[in-house]
Amino acid sequence: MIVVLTGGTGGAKLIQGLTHEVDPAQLTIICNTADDFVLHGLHISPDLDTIMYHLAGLGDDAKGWGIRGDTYGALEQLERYGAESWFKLGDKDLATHIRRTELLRNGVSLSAVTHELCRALGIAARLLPMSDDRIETRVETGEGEISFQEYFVRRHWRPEVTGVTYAGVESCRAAPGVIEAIHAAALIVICPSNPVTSIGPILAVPGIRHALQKTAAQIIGVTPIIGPAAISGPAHKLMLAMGVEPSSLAVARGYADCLDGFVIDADDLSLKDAIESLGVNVIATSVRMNALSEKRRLAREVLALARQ
Ligand code: FO1
Repeated sequence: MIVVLTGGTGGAKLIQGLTHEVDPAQLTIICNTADDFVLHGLHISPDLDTIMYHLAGLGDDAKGWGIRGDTYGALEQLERYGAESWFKLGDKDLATHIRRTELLRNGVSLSAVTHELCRALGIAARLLPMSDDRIETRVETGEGEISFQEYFVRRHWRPEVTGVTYAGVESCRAAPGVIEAIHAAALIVICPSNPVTSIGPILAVPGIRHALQKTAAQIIGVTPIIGPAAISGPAHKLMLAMGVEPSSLAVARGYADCLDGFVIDADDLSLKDAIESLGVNVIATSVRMNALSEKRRLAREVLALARQ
């Protein structure tokens, strides 16, 4: 069994590659939910949905999120009514949020809702939220504290960040099956997702980091950073705000207590020795994934590093 820890768009690419290289039924994906928020009265789980749509073959590869070919009629109408329209919810995507919200209001847990949605979409892999409890990434800026989606989408990651916290994380519990999956895995892949706002919240869920330290599984991470900047998104800005100079070395240091192997970009070959001195096997390759062939090649390299 292969367990994958992931956020949204960066992780979805590697997962797409993995689903072509191994039987998807072998995959258990533990997904960040600290980006979740409520808009138009609906519970939105952007990372779960990004992964779910990609697993179902519905994902919009160009945007990295949402459903391919979706339309925005409902959003246009909402805008006419004066509702918020900065978060681009497509018509089909809205159906996911309506159904999820309805089930949650009926007392169904987020993991059971996710299972139900995945079953309906014919997904063979197992997709688990990191927790059924509410955890929210809060971004502290010079202009006050805002949610991650407000920072990322509404404000285009412009405000200066002074800190990031995961509200509610101390009292949350890992979702059913998460700790068991980590212990039962032969391989665990930490996706090239934002270390502060995607992987950070997963590792902060009580019991998950400890399980990663104790599991017999090989744990392989893939960097989301090339040189001093994220491949996409604001990871480098958020690392700086957490007092860390952004680099692949810094990401590896953050995971070092769990890692067996780490994949960095060939441009960062000069960091290989420093990362290996943390007791981690390193390969340097191209970690940019645009075409499916690149996603599959990186997935194969991760699998090969685990076998070494
Ligand atoms: N990202 C954007 O940059 N702009 C959007 O309008 C946007 C809408 C959106 C709708 C549904 C969904 O599931 C994801 C969406 N995303 C959007 C992506 C998402 O907010 C981020 O990529 C993740 O939260 C970062 O992990």
